[in-house]
Amino acid sequence: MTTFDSSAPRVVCLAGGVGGAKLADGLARVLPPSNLTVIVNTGDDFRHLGLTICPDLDTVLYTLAGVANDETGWGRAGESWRAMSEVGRLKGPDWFSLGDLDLATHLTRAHWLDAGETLTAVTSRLCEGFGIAPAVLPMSDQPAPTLIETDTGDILPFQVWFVRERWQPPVRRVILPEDVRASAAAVRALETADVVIIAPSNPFVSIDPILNVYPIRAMIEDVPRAVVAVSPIVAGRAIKGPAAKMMAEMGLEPSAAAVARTYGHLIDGFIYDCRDEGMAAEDGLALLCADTMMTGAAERERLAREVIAFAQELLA
Ligand code: FO1
Repeated sequence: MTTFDSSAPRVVCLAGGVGGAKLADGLARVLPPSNLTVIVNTGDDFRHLGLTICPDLDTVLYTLAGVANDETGWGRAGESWRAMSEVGRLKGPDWFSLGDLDLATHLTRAHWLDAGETLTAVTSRLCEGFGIAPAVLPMSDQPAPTLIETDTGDILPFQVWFVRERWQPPVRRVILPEDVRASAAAVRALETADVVIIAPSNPFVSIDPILNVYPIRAMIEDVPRAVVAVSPIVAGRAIKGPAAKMMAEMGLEPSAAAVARTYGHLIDGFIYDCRDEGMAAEDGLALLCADTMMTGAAERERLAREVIAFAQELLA
């Protein structure tokens, strides 16, 4: 039974891949839909097979719609691969697997974008189609591609590094685009939010790309409210993906404390996993130890409640 209390805070959640989507799902189960806006990273987006692929938006949409493939952390549950296997047989590019159901999302998105609609408008239509009530917003309506500079000096488009190279080439640095502007909807959400939650997503390729979009970082810093982050690193490891490996390659200790340090004064509170007990607070950062592993809906909802309660304490 979902209980929406009228005193619920207005929440903006910054989210990237699977960890961000799971917390967003927990928040959607706890908050009134009009109190939740999810601002999603689009730095992973790229043109492929004539389509505009938006992996993090789709992971959030599919997770909130309850149709996500929880094993892979991307794409749809119960997928079939008839179109993709035929692309392969025709010697087309099949290194990036697009399932038949997933293709429907990319085809309708491409259709509406080609008709001149913004990515924000298209995402809103897809939310309607998937029966998703909270607002899911791309961080920008402009392309904002993340590039990866590897230790050999090669500069790779994100999906080439992440999928084709299986995120194995060591990362020297993440290159983010200049002068990308936030969508009007994202700015409006940040103007009115009581709480900003930075989801347990990769700080470097999921959260930083969002903060890099003007004026998101400044708005989070300036507008008085509570800003809390959930650690994506548990006991020195990322639950999924390259976050811990990248931290080590970029000379950072792969730990929850190091993630808190990368967010610095942007955050008022930091939630780390109890498996990292004994994390020490630094210069006034409020800490909460919680079980941050979100397998099923119940854990997602529980963590969302704990994060909101923690943020509300900071607001008081
Ligand atoms: N990741 C893979 O490792 N292999 C794939 O073939 C793949 C296909 C894919 C298709 C659609 C989509 O939305 C995501 C897909 N991903 C795949 C994951 C994607 O690279 C990541 O979700 C993000 O870019 C990083 O979070």
